[in-house]
Amino acid sequence: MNELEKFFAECTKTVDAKLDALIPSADVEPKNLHAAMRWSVFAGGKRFRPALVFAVGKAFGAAQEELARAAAAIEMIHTYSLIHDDLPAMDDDDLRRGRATCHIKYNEATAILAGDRLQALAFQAIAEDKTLTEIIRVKLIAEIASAAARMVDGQQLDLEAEGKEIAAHQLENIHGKKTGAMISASARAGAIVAGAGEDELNAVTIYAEKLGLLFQITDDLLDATQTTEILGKTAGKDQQAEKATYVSLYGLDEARKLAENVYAEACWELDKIERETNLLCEIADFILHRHK
Ligand code: GRG
Repeated sequence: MNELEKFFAECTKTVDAKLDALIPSADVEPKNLHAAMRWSVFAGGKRFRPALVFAVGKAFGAAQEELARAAAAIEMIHTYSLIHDDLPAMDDDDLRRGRATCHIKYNEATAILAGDRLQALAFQAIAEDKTLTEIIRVKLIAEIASAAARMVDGQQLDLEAEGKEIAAHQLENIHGKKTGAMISASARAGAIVAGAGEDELNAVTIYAEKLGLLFQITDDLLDATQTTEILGKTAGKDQQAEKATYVSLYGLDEARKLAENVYAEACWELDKIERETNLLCEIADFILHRHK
């Protein structure tokens, strides 16, 4: 295991312990609802967003315990978005994180409620985070609520764009909201907990926006080139749904070049921060080269 893999493994351990403590046990009523939340949360997601919270927080001097609830809250909101995205009314998918989607394993109503419950719990977890001052808690709630709202806006725009030809700037707008907003919020949450200054927060924001774009381009590349088995979700869905993606717009080779440029821009932005930011550049490199 290299240093980055060790860092990801450590983040996963910390955030999973926090998620386990926060999400009610499946023995507690309503049992099916809690079981459904746990089914989707503990299904082996990459925990990329929590890792970003920890990495940025660490770069600016926050302790891991101070970051753990924010990281867990963001993962809960991310998981709720995946549960709802997989519903028949949206992507209508039966495979996620290598196992049956929430509505297939339980039922549609339970999946909707599991997503709703995860979102409510996420904000409660931050509001009651005793490791943080009340001012930091409010800043985090505002940051994450605004990102969750942008994610929903992006999802709506994405659904409305299906089967239509859209321009590059529209694609960027959709994905900046749908995928980028929660990735930006993850990085910014780490900086907010650590009390980073205005200039530092601005540089982190630009870095995170590049990272969100990079994540989306590589997501499109993987959807077009990787197998369902490796992805743990149905591959080739974008083409099937006639979705505008970086691959459909630019082709595979140009999309790969674009990803490399965006990676370089993300790392340049880090040069403006007078902190140890190697880990953040390595995370961008990991996204550029990811296989799932
Ligand atoms: C339903 C409100 C609502 C929003 C849905 C997240 C999302 C918005 C849709 C998912 C569709 C999708 C494939 C988006 C592309 C980028 C993305 C968010 C991929 C999934 O995130 P990963 O790869 O997943 O981090 P894991 O399972 O590893 O956590």
